[in-house]
Amino acid sequence: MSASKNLEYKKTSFLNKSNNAFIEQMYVKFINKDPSLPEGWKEYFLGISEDLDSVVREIKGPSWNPKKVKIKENIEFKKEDSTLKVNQADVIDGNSNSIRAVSLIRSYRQRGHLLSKLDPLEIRESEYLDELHPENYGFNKEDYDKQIYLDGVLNKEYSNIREILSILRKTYCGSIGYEYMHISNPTERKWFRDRVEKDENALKFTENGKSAILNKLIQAEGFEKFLHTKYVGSKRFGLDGGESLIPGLEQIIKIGGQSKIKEVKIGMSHRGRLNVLANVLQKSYKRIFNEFAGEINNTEEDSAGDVKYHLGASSDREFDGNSVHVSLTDNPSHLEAVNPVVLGQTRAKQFFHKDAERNKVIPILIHGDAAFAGQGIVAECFAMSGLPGHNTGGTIHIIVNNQIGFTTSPRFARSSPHPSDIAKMVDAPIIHVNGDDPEAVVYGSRIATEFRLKFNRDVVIDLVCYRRFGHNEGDEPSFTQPLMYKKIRSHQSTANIYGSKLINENLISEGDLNDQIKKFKDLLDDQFKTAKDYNPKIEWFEGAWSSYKPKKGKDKRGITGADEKILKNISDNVPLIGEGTSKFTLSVSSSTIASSA
Ligand SMILES: Cc1ncc(C[n+]2csc(CCOP(=O)(O)OP(=O)(O)O)c2C)c(N)n1
Ligand SMILES: [Mg+2]
Repeated sequence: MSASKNLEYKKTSFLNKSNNAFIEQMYVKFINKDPSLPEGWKEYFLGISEDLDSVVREIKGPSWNPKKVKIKENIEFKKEDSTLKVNQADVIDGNSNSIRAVSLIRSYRQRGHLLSKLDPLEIRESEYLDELHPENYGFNKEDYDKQIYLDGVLNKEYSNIREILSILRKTYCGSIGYEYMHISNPTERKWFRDRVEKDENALKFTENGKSAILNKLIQAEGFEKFLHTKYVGSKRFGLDGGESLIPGLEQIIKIGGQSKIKEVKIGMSHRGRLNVLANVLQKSYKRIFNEFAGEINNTEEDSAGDVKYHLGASSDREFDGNSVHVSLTDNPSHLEAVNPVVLGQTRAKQFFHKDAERNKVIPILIHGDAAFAGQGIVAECFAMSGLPGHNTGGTIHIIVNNQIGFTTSPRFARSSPHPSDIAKMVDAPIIHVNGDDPEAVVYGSRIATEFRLKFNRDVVIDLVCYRRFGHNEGDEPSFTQPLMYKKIRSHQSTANIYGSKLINENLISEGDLNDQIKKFKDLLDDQFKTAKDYNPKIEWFEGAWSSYKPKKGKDKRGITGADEKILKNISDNVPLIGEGTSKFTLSVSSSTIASSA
């Protein structure tokens, strides 16, 4: 390369780098005399005026390059302004401020969730993170009001550090913490970024929306409180402390309904199951009370005979004229084991709905924080989620993150900051949200549903909450977590916190709030009174299954029982230890049992 070529390359080599598009935009503004072009850039182009032709050549690329931007060949600035003195230091300063500000913004997108206010109990401490402080990028307090060119980053042409910080903290460090920068698909990542950063997408609720949220919280809390007083010490694995799950689920079904989904298939464990059955699937309160009283008639041929917090149900829900069939799969005690069952059911339902797009039936899996982080089956289901033979078009996962697993605190149960990290193995976006901010929970649920429906991939809502009572209601949690439970005892319920918020906003009065709470309690009292006489019938062959119901007397039942004498013999002999040996002795062989069955 000749010396003159070297010089030309030195002055224009930056055009070949990844910032080419940005410089191109600057240059187009320069030749079009756009007043929004920062002084520094104008001076820069003037400063290399004798090389403007080579700049144009670089931008235009080779003759076969399909250029979209039109560049004027006739550069009148050359002579006109070439005498202007360029302050190179200012130019560099302006450019590096832009680059450093963009680096700061990027750090918030990546790590802002670590500073977000997710814990309703405010026990969890956030560490000081250098990379989220402007000083780390060379901005001192006196630089905070200096204008910085952002070229549309953060939806701003220009801004300053004070404003940038305020936007970033509001977006990324409030009641919601987002993790999406690990997504490798640029279209999905950009969609997510715009969804959370654009003003027009900000969290805003109408009066109706707010009162619907309050109503659901009153139902969720009122139901648990009622069971707590009527069935003292009885196991129910209450949702107390995580009531926001209910308005969150409602939002998913509502947004799904608007997008014309037909079915939602839910799988979940013990925590909050009765509440979901009652307040989302609309299983009658009367029936739940009846089951609580242990009055399922197990002698009936049709009865299920399982514990009440394992039972499933289904119903048709109507939102804004859209009907959505919602069903909850029965589950075993083995945590997370229901997940592949729900995914298989979803896939089968999609087949019967001819749902090639996988947007008519969507699965929701609700997990405990300890189980989600600890059970290998979670990773297995994620690993299968993208396979052609198993894909369900993405699951919406909700972690009811009450920050405890039985008696184990998170720091003794997992090795990562959030219980959701395993979901990063499939690039799933993760929305962490403070359960005491129900509007944020509903907003996060809306974003999650939109993402699932748009990109057909898994998404996670990490609902950070607490557990007001023990693992089950017979346990005393302050033996193992004394500090946490001291806080919980004096902590207002979510419905109370939200009710007070709406009173402060003058949307309701204190009287209205108390009326609503009382009305719901009266309804439960009424249902409770008649629950004893309720005769439940398990509906095995309803709806789509009705054609499979065998006619009376036509059911094909074989003899499956074993001889009573043999069973008694086994039972008598099982605890005995044979003479002079440590082995059990049984006077029946397994073949005897098989032949009798
Ligand atoms: C596979 C499996 N392991 C262990 C248990 C016993 N167990 C029942 S609940 C529970 C704690 C679960 O904690 P978490 O997932 O955080 O749910 P939470 O009860 O806090 O809602 C454990 C260990 C189980 N039921 N299944
Ligand atoms: Mg838990």
